[in-house]
Amino acid sequence: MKVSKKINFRRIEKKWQSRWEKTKAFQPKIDSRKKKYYTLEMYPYPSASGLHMGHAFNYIIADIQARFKRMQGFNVLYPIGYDSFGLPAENAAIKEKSHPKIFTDKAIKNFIRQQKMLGLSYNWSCVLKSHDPKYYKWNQYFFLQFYKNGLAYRKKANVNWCPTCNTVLANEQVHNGKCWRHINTEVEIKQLEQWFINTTKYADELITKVEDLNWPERIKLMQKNWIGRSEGAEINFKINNKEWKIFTTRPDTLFGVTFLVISAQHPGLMDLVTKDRKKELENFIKRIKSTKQENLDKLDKEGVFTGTYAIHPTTNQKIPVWAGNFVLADYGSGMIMAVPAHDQRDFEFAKKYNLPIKLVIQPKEGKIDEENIQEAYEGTGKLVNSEAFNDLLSEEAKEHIIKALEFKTLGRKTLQYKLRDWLVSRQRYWGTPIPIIYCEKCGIVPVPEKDLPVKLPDKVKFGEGNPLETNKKFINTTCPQCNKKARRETDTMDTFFDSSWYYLRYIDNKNEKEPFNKKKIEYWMPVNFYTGGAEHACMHLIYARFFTKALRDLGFLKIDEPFTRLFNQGMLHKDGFVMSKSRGNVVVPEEVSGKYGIDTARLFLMSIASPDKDTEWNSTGIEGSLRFIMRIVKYFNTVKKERSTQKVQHKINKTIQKVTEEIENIKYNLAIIRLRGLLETLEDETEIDKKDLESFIKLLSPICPHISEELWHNLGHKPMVSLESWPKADESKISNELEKQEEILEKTIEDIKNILNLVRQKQNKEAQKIYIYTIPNELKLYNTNYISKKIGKEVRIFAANDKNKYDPENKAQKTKPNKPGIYIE
Ligand code: ANZ
Ligand code: ZN
Ligand code: ZN
Repeated sequence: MKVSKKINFRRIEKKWQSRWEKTKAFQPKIDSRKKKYYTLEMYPYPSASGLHMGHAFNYIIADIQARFKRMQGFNVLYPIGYDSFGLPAENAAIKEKSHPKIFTDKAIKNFIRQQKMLGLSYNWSCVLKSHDPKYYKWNQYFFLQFYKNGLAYRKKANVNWCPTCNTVLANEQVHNGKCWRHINTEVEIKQLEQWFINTTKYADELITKVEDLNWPERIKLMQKNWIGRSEGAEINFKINNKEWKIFTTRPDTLFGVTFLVISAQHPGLMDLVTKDRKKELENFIKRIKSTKQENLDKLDKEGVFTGTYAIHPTTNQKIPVWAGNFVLADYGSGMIMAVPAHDQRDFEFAKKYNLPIKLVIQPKEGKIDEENIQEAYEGTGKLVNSEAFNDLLSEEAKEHIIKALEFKTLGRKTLQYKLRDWLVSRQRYWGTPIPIIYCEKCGIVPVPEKDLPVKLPDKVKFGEGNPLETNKKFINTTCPQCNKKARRETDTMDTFFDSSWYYLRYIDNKNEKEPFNKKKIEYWMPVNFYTGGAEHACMHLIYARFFTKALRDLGFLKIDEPFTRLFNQGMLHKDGFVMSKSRGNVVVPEEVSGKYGIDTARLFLMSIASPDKDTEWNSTGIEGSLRFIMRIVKYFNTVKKERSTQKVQHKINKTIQKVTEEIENIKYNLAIIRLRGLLETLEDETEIDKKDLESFIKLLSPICPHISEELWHNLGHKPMVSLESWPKADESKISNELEKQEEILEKTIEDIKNILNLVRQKQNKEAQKIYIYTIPNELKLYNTNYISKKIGKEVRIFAANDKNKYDPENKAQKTKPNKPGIYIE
């Protein structure tokens, strides 16, 4: 490498990237003597526009961890693949009159080229693609296993339909009533027969076990809220001699029930309606919009009387049953016991339709006037108007009332979850065909495992709707049971199915006999370090956890959780906005590599902020990183390889200790500050032990792998530094004394900078000279040149008792141990 002038980054990058690839440097082998480490990024969608530095940010975080762990002696699996099925590819292909497969393969090729350019240390020998029949065959296989074990089923239900996607969506994919892909499209509710996966069977485990994961707290909370466990009771109300089990979290308010409300979308509603009220109800149902969880409180409450009465389980009174728009059809029993005195929604409804309001809880302090209730009292308190339960406090009353009901089999304690079963069928082409056949005689017949994969036909006509529906060759088949003519299912799977278990397939993706080998899974799972965006908290991360648990119970693996540690990266911004293609503020790796070198970009991206925080891309910052790399190269070219001074030894070992800690904790920015500090110390010295020089390269190499290989090579090493072992700090070389002195020195520099800033702001003046007064025996700690260089001003240092010092304002008087006096002019 030529000194300082210009580093030929392109050449160095190409050279080492091809050497890593040729030697298969990052391909792990199962080795039971070695501890494993599995690093993974969330399965990326290969978009046609390729990747920009915002994506790169995420990959670099994981790559640094992978490189670090590898050097620490772990057997590292760091794979990559492409979540290549899905709607965007299909839509783009339709628009460009191409085929999703051609389109997708091209996009993947481009992705791979760009990822290699970033110097990511993937194991390129196990690349996955969802649209590869060798992969999706196993989607179908698992679907069948689920089906056989009651975890996949078909039912008619109210489902979310996105008119822009032209397909149904899972609950998780509806955000505030809008489609997750189309944030401006209101989702419509349709009654359709669809395929579901029984995720709710695992609701309890999903919510309880989330606690033990090493995940960001906010993600855990989002997931817990999404699964949403409520403790309560179901209470039987008799309507027309049929029992309705109604869920309530407040059994203590049972005596305050004055009416029931059934969801307007409830499939059993019309059976309850009396003849004379049918017309009115039908009009009502037509008029109102569907109800969603998010807007229950905001909604204008509306309803119609059904003409029917229920019997209250304890008072035996007749209470009217209404239909209402503020009750969800698919939560609890889809019917509520309304307690207007203690639930604001019910209160508003009762007021509007003039229904009775009965107070049954008095707050512990203050008293509500029963005759003149202004709003619902939703708190707890003492029971009134509740027969035998009067005077009990809410909490005990809940227990007592449930017991009394249980005794008469009129109710029981229960748990309710907000989580709904996962709707997995999609009315789109570019996905895994659901391996089901419909026979007029035999009904739903699973495709026999030996006939898998059910391949997606290549030749299809795109136009209106799902092209599989009009593809005779695909649809028409024979029934595996009776051999008569039958039809294939034309729905494909939600692509979240693909991303629910891809991390297992990486481990054994050439296996044609089974989805993966159990022994191999035992060695590699769980994923130790998983990076990705927070937007997946309640989608992918729930499905993947469900999958792992379901496969465990079906005997495929033994672990409970797929991802032990989750890391959410921050977003990369440019010009104040998140870097994105649609905004047109992207910077691409090609541009960066040519101008600054990829190592410079890696260093820069990781140095601005902690990787979990947002970062702003700017060209001044990256110039700073470039200068740092130039200085390193220059230093290596000029330093004499002799003995390290005690100070250098201290500094090197302390840096090893700290950088190890910071990289482990994903505080790469702090690791870089340490490396900068180290270089500063080294630059002050003219010689260094070769071994210390080597340690410096090793510490740098996870962040700047290409330059590090080159420096390593220049020191005369043949093997690559990427495969060297991580340096160990020699604690005997670390001096607390020196460390403390350094801290004091840095603190003094910080103080001086603050004073200079103050003078700049308050007096609008730029000081030129700095005078420092130390207690006499600390004088030797302050290096005039070093401080002067860091501050960029002339510096003079005196012992406070020096008779000849320059000190016009008597600042030397303020000198204390570890805190020098400062004067500037
Ligand atoms: C009587 C009652 C009295 C209620 C009271 C609340 C306060 P979470 O916490 O969300 O689980 N509920 C039950 N099923 C419903 C449905 N399908 N759609 C809308 N609301 C429904 O809420 C449970 C409470 O929400 C239940 O407790 C029920 O109202 C209502 F002073 O029952 B409660
Ligand atoms: Zn949509
Ligand atoms: Zn048949």
